[in-house]
Amino acid sequence: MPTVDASPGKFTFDLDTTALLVIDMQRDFLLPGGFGESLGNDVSQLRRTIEPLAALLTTWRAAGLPVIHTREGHKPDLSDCPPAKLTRAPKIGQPGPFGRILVQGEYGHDIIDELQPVGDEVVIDKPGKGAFYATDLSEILEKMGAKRLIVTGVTTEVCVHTTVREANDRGYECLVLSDCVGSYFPEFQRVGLQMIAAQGGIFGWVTESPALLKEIAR
Ligand code: TIU
Repeated sequence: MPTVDASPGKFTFDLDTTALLVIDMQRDFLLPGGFGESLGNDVSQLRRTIEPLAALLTTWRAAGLPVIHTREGHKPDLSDCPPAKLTRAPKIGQPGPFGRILVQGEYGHDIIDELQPVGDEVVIDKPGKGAFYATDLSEILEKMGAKRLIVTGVTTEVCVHTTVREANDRGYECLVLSDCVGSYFPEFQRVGLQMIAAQGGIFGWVTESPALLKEIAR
């Protein structure tokens, strides 16, 4: 079985039961001049994930393996946005440079051009930080027969962490690719990744994408 050197130890997986999760690589979070940057965030910290993720997608797709994309956002009437979330993120639903912020159907809500889904790849729209909450992800993974997840996307300590924790509690083994996940805050990136692999892999495993690419190419 393919095995990747990772922290805290080797991650062994079967190509038939492993899915690639690409979390919230949306224009609102990543584009210069967008929502993320308007909050004072440094989007370059997220944009460095684009190139390695594009390379990973090329190899993953060429091997015929499943890709699942997610997008954080809300219905145009915001009926799926809890008031508690809106109070602390009042820009949601407001007009921005790329349409209404984090609203489904708007340009800014969609995935960046470089990483657009292709063919029949699944796209999950989620109202929360975790990809399992209020979505069909569990059923989709069960139907695929997935047991392990390769986790990528943004942001490391928010939607990536929440999703990895949700997945881990549901029995999935998660490998997080450090060069394919990004945080606006370098210290959260570093510590967020440490937290996943700490205590013998309390939430999962961490490695860099070249280690995985090498295994898939074999
Ligand atoms: N996708 C995701 O992480 N949503 C966020 O709101 N992240 C922040 O870091 N704000």
